[in-house]
Amino acid sequence: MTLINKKEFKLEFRNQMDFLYKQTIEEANSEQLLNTLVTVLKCKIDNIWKESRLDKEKEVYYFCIEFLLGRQLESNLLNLGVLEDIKLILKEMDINLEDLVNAEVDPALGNGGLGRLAACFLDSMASLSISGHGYGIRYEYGLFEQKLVNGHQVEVPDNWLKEESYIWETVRPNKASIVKFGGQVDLVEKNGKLKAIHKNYIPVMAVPYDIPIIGYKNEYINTLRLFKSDVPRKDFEPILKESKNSYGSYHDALQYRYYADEISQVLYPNDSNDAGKILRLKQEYFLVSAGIQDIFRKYKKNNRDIGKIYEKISIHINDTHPSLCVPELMRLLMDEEELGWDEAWEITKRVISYTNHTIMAEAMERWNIQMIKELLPRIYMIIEEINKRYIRKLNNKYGNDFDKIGTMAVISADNVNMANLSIIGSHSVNGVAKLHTEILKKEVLKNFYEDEPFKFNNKTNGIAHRRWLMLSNPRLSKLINELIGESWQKDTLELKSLEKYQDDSRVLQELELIKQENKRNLSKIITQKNEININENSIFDVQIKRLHAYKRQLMNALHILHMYHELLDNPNLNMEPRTFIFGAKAAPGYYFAKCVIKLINELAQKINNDVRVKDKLRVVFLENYGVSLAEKIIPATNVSEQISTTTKEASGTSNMKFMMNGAITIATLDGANIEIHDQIGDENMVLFGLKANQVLEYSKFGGYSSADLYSNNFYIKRVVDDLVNGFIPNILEEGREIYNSLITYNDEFFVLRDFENYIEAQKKINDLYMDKNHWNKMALINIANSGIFSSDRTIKEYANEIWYKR
Ligand code: H2P
Repeated sequence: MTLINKKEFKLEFRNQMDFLYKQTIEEANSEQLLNTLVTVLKCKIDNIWKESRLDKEKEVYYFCIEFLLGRQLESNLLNLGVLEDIKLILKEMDINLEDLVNAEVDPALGNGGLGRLAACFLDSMASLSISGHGYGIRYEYGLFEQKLVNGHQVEVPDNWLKEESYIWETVRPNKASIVKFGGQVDLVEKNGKLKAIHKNYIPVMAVPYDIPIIGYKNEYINTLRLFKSDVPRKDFEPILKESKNSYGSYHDALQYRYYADEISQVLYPNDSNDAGKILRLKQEYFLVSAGIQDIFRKYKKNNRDIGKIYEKISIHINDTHPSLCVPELMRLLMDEEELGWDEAWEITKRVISYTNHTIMAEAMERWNIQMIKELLPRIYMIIEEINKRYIRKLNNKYGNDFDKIGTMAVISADNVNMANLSIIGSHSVNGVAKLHTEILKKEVLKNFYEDEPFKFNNKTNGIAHRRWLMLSNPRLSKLINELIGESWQKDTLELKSLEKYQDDSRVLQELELIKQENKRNLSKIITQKNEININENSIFDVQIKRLHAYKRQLMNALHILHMYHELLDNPNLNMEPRTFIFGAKAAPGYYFAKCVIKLINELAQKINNDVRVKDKLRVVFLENYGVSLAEKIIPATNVSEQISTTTKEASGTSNMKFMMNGAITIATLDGANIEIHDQIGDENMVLFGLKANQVLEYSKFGGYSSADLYSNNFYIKRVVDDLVNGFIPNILEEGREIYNSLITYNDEFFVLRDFENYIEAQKKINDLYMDKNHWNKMALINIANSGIFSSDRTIKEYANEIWYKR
């Protein structure tokens, strides 16, 4: 790409710096240098971006409530193919690119795997020259910033837009649209047809902010369009004829402003009360309505026949948050485009597809009908009609099987079931790993699967190898280039040819050195953040993910406690030194998860201050886990903890990132761990724990008693008692809460049931690590077989089997 001409670039950089800050480069700080660089780059890519906007192909619109992008500078330079050039040119100007990279904000517009997956998918769509764009919300405040105070999680607002704007975004005020809330709907007859007239609604303006999503060395740029809510501008007045128009008083005007602003204020408002619930519902409709109106506007610019929209547009509902796409698309087709119900319904199903990301009941959204009726009266009418027609169809097919029909209905027990709405209104429903999809088909969505088996398919998740290997582990990436050439960067399946080096001791040695250097870098970060020295030669054993009972950080913590006891009992225990590293945020209202954070931190305090185990055991909890931190942790990891209760983790994606960076996985046969196992077999990972069928049987037929296990097993009793006997200081309440969950409430996530097996698996890890050469060989085999987990593979499958199918 001839994007960068050195002389020109330097001149542009200086001019831009002068224009923006009236300063010289020498006087500027890192933020100013960064902003200048990004402004120069944005000018340079503008033409390609415009080009990619003129779409001839079918376009995919990926709706998601979260996008966890990570920092963009390095990734964009890599994808533009100018990373090394820019590094050198900046160096000549006495600027260190790394300082600029670190000065960039890491927008936390997501929670965990869901949002990060969406970001990886955007990267892959652009890199595969697929016209696919993201639609999301431009939250003023992202997920909270986590502080640890005396071992407790404290949430601080994430004020990521300190500077008012985000360096990569471009605001597009002339593309704004109006989203309508509240009011009443009258059905009036017009030309023999009923027409819906929405009156007295509260109009909110959705203003798009565009972020370029740059493909890898293919001169292709897609868009992530995030909407910010605002009060409508004057020029919308003509179309606001029917809106509530009494904002005359100062007080009213202020309230109205608050009403509008609040919508894009914060990611996941606390929904433990009605006000919070209504706000979330508002956010969901805001995203959906702004997005689909935008799609219609663009489509109608180049196409006349709205009845053929399915030929040019695919709308993807990522998890249930954007489920209102179904009735909103119906609304626009019927109320604005004047199509009849049947035609609109056929189009809707052809356009929309849906991904389910979890079987956890708490994440299956249900909205109270009264709430929807009041906030979205027209949408509610449409949902009611969808439900009525669907129930009629089910009655014809299944007679009066009310149990079955009840589980499939869109409206039941005063709630709208968003997953059901998404399934009924789309042509494709997919899970995110093989086991997850099977559980959807055979258990959770069984009735739907039996009714319309052709809709269901699996799309195992993937990760953007550009960010998670090429950028975050440049030395490993370079070694791979030297060994097998560079073509793996475009086709990761080629990594397989690394296998020929599995017995090459020089290569294995090199692999170990790279890991060692990455560990050294991470150690520095840990020392800086946690004021603790780490043994760089210890095994780095890592669990980084959202804190949740099913992910079982607790089991990891109990095992550390077990190891600690073993070491105290036998100071000469033959074990490799280990450093356990955690990173996790707990949802603010999730008390149990917060108790586990406190437990891990207190355990860390106790162990790290005990000189008796100083050389053998260390525990680190890294504050405010997010994408940037993950990029430093993953390349430095020896052991990847993927220890969820089998059946509960839909896929997992950190498991793939670790594998690609040569960590060895200790895992239950859950989610995508199964597919990792399919690639590398028992010899190259360590499995333990209940199998899916055992967990499902326990859940259905009972038969598990954690109290019995506790009474009869010395090791289990020892660690569980420690939660409440003062052995670990300062966890009086938290220890009791955890103890109760394990014993009084019979250990819902089978922590104790899997515990002994986990201890054995951990011993095996220890023994394997003692043979360094063998360990390195396993690491190499992991890397060589990780190619299938590139999100490029996943996106090709979505494109071929879901989006481009009509
Ligand atoms: C969720 C699932 C993961 C899955 C991810 C992406 C909701 O992410 O639980 O198993 O890999 O979506 O499909 P998370 O738990 O990290 O928030």
